[in-house]
Amino acid sequence: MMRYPLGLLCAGGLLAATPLQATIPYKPVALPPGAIPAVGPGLISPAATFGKEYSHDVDQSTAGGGGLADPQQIIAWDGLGGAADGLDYSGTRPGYAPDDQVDAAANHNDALFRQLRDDLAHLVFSHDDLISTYPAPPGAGGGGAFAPTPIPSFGPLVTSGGHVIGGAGEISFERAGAYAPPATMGTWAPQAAVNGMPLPRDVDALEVWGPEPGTTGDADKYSLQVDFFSGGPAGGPGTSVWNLSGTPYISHATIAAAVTSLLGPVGSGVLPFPTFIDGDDAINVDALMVLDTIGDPDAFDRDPNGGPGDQIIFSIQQIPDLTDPDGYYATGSELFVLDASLGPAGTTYLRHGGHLWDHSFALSDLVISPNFTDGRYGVLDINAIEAVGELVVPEPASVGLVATLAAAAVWRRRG
Ligand SMILES: [Ca+2]
Ligand SMILES: [Ca+2]
Ligand SMILES: [Ca+2]
Repeated sequence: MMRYPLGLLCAGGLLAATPLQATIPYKPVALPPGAIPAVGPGLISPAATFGKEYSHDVDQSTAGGGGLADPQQIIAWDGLGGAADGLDYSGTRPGYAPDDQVDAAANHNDALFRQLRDDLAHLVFSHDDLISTYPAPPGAGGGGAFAPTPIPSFGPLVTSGGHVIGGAGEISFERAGAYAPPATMGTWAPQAAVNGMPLPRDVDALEVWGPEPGTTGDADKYSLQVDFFSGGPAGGPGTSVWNLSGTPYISHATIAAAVTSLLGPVGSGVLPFPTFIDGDDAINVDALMVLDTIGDPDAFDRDPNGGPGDQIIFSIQQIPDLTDPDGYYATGSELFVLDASLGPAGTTYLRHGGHLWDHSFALSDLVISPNFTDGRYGVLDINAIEAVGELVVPEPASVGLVATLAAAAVWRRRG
């Protein structure tokens, strides 16, 4: 999030650079011909993962030395510290022109989506640099009022589950449950690997497995901050996921129905920043993966034959609630799976790393150590998600090879 005292910006490293800072040139990821990602117990490095893009909070450009505000600008990153401007959604929506902030991004056919859903691919994620915290754990003698608390941009950070992960400007991982003990986490991409100059304060959207160079850009689905206001004549009263083509993909009403189907009515929960919003309007998508295989890739379709439909995995922004026994309507670290064929009522929590990414897991495992919050109690808020495997392999050239590798590899169709 964006509001910080100056001293905290310095502590987070943003102003640590000299005035002569310059963006490190983007170096394309070298690949075997037709490379595709494959899963396995190992964890591929960021530098070997192709087609990487991120969004900063607030949105930034790499031009002019980097770090300048540029709403709706996506940044391609090479994993060695180099970066360059990629997609810019500004001006792409005929029905909703305002230059809001991008807070989630995905491709319509995210590679390794199925493998992540099936706990075979590793989850990579980032979390927000601003959460709502309480003076004490709610329910243990009264939590008092919530207040915004900044979270460090760089790790190592320690959470209640004993996990040691990266900061808000970094990308962390959780290994696939197929290959590792439950909830095995760590840091995947430190700040200097995401962008060496200036170091990112808050990575708030992530997309990988696009074309090289990453500046080509394939994050053709995205969300804006905040969904409820992200509408207009063509966008309706609120849009949670937009198409690069400029049309709405998933409405805010659909997302609100999906979230409340699992967490119940929002009740007294509120979105305290960037603008105070209550009720269902507070529900704001801030992390996204998409698997659109049915019909028009710009329409969230159910399968006309009764099978699984288009699907998304998403997270929402944290919603504190003073009246909730645990202090949060949503911690923001719940990960939801929505299938268009099942509709919002069929929404489930993602099962990954051998556990559900539900409210209980966030409360048990993702309370940030009070050492990082001046002694206050708070839960981290996931704000970017993606999937990686063990390595990349050449695209299979024959049907036989396709069959051999089908269980371990996936390729992304483009359309
Ligand atoms: Ca982040
Ligand atoms: Ca959003
Ligand atoms: Ca579709």
